[in-house]
Amino acid sequence: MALLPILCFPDPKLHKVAKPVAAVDGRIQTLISDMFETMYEAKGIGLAATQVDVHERLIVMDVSEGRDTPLVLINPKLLWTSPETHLNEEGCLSVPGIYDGVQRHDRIKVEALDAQGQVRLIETDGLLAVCIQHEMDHLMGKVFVEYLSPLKRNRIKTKMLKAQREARA
Ligand code: K1U
Ligand code: ZN
Repeated sequence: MALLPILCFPDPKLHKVAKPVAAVDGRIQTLISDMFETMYEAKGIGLAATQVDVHERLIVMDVSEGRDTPLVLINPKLLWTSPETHLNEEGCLSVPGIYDGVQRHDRIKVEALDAQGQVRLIETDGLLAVCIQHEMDHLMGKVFVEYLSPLKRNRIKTKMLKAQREARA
């Protein structure tokens, strides 16, 4: 197991579009373990492979209170979204310390492979639905701050660059 470095906004690598996972093999199983270790250590509820600079369609999540319900989505496809949407407060491990509202579908249906390469159909709502939509955006190279106004986004960009400069000094 290994802790992986998480890319921070505005790193341009966060905007790469991920390719499908070709085979659920040992390399992917190791990446899944490392991503869970990284996500739990960072106290996140989700992590997309894009955030650890691997541009393949893989997400790990755990939205449970006990942090004991890991969920893996490989090559996820959004099959259905509810017409109803809600504004949800979101955070992102790639934009530390920033939280803001994003409009998301209330309910979704997703098809994906699990860690064993089996096809799974997931129908969900609440925090898991929000988290899946947030993580699937990462796989498309989209960071949640892109839903905010240009003014807010630029302020966040300036704040992140300053924090990164100070961390290097
Ligand atoms: O993708 C990520 O960077 C992980 C992100 C997932 C996420 C959180 C909240 C809404 C949608 C997606 C995080 O885990 S941020 C940190 C966190 O644990 C958290 C923040 C706000 C609400 C709930 C959890
Ligand atoms: Zn994120």
